[in-house]
Amino acid sequence: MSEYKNLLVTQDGFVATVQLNRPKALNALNLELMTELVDCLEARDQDVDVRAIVLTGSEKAFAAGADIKEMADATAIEMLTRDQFTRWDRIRKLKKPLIAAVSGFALGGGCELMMHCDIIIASETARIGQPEILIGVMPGAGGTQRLTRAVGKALAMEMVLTGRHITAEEALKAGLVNRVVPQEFYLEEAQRIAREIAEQPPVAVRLAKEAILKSFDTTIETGLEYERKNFYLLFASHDMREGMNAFIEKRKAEWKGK
Ligand code: DAK
Repeated sequence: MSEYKNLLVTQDGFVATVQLNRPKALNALNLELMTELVDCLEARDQDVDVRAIVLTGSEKAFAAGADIKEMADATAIEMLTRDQFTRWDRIRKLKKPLIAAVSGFALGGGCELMMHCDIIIASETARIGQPEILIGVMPGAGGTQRLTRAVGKALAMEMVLTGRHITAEEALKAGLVNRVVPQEFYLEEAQRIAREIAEQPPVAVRLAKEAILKSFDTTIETGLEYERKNFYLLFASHDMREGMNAFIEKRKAEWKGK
């Protein structure tokens, strides 16, 4: 029995897979699901036996957005006091690599959740969009910022102002996803990449992820300083010594995550 009502969680070696499981609503992100998701991801983030996390939905939908039925009658003050942004901020702050395996609809909050991930593998059936404009609102969980940085102003404006969904191929061409694979392989491919990352020294993975994300909210000068500090810090790690010695001794390195 899963401890979550809206999630299925599995683990294979160092890779945890978290599947959104609210099929009747195409994985619409209601408060209950988001609360469970953030708790679940944070628990894996803290677990030393997890080194990478795959986030996925169903073949039909990664997630069709925030739950419109839950928001339709809400007042501005109710939206404010629900404090949903804190949950999204907690996803943004996860230290471990998050790999999205996306099939079917990734719309609105679903697209924004996808863009919180570090690497995105799309099935050729993926349909990605920010259609909030069609229901009288606009992206609220980072869509105007993350989408624009990923695909550029031209396509972001078109997607956000018309609500048009793009195909997986368009998303690939625009640089929004890492790769597109046939539907039968999207989860497998995401888990393969997650395993590949899980085989790397965890502290270096963590500091490298942090430094890349830093580039989104800093100048190049500050970003380079940040990168250097992280680089120096790794010379204090067991795994750096082990990695370099293993190379010289022509053997496989054994990571301790220290
Ligand atoms: N919310 C609630 N229910 C949804 C839903 C959604 N976003 N999307 C689908 N469903 C439900 C449908 O109502 C339907 O339920 P029943 O009628 O069977 O009870 C069931 O899922 C199946 O959907 P359809 O019958 O519509 O299925 P189709 O294959 O015909 O169409 C579709 C699939 C994905 C094209 C269509 O369902 C659709 O257009 N869905 C809405 C997509 C959308 O507009 N998404 C953006 C929502 S706004 C925030 C953070 C984020 C956000 C807001 C605030 N804060 C931190 C404060 C984000 C906002 C959004 O995402």
